[in-house]
Amino acid sequence: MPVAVPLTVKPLHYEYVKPTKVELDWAELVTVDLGDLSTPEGKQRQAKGLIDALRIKGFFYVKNFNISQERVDRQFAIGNTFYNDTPLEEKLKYEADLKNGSYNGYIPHGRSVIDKESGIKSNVEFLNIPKFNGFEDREWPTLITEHLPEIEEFSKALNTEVLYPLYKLLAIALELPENYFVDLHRYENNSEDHLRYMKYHKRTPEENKKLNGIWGRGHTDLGGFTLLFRQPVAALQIKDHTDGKWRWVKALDGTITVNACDALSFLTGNYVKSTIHRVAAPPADQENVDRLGVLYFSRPKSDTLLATIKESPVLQREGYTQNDFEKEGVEVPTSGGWTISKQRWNFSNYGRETGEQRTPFVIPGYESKYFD
Ligand SMILES: O=C(O)CCC(=O)C(=O)O
Ligand SMILES: [Fe+2]
Repeated sequence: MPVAVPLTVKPLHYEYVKPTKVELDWAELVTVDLGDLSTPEGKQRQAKGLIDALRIKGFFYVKNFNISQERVDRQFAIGNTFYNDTPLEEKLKYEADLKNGSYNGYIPHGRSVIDKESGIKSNVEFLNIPKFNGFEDREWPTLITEHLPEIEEFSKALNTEVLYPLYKLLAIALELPENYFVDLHRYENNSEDHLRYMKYHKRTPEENKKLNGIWGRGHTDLGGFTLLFRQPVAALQIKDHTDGKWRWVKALDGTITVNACDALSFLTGNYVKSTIHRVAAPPADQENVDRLGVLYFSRPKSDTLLATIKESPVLQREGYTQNDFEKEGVEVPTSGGWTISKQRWNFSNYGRETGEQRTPFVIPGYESKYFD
């Protein structure tokens, strides 16, 4: 008789929440089709679609990327099982060094008061996993260690199958050599990328009321592109550039929601929009569930100077030749410097402090703000 082998790796579990039935003011976003890149015409078509999306909304969907739904589901299951089954005591052994601007590792919820008046604390837990390229070798909680090879494979695939094609399309749209942005975002580069499992704990209707229905303030992300995997609990809202209104982002089957971030905006002299977004309390029919996110934050290699690209005929023709640093005469930071400074700034300002405790400066001479 075969000897029973003890099950050392815990089974994973996750079930997607049903989409909301509430009619919300949804944002109308373009979908970039990565299945249309086999011909020069297809590439031009998708490059045009991408740049228009980036100029008008800053957010878009991407479909037909070469990663199966099954692999994405596994990532949600890893995140969910990690959050549900790992004792807080174990998670806290892997805490991120936030004070020094590093987000990699675990960040507990309830860490800070987000509303001074009511004393309500943050409801978000994070686990940020850097790239597997030898620059940051960390220890991980057991559940994560057990699935590390699969997480590594996924993190790499997001780069080669989703991000590289998008960066190529962006280069085509700006009439730059096709690998211009790919070279800045190669997996092998030292950069502040991370894969994130993010859990928003549900709140009571009373708490949501006290928070005016807002869980996370308006902000822009720091790097190149952010990938947000489809998860059906409605909460993400983007601020429309054209009319200033907040609109909800719908979870579409088979897509990833993508947004352009600060570094791309700096590199293109603000031609590309780093769009303001926030997280609202979900609609009534989803108020009683937790919300799990799987995200990937892509950033240019750390030594990239965030100066406006001079080689793009498009930026030259259209007059996008100076970014905010250059206009204001502020020393242009590197991508790594910008990320660490803004993360440190985010951390120290998260408690919605006012007055002296809250500095508007991310780096000397450069202000940033939240958009409530
Ligand atoms: O959870 C989301 O939908 C968005 C999260 C987000 O904006 C962020 O983590 O930067
Ligand atoms: Fe964000």
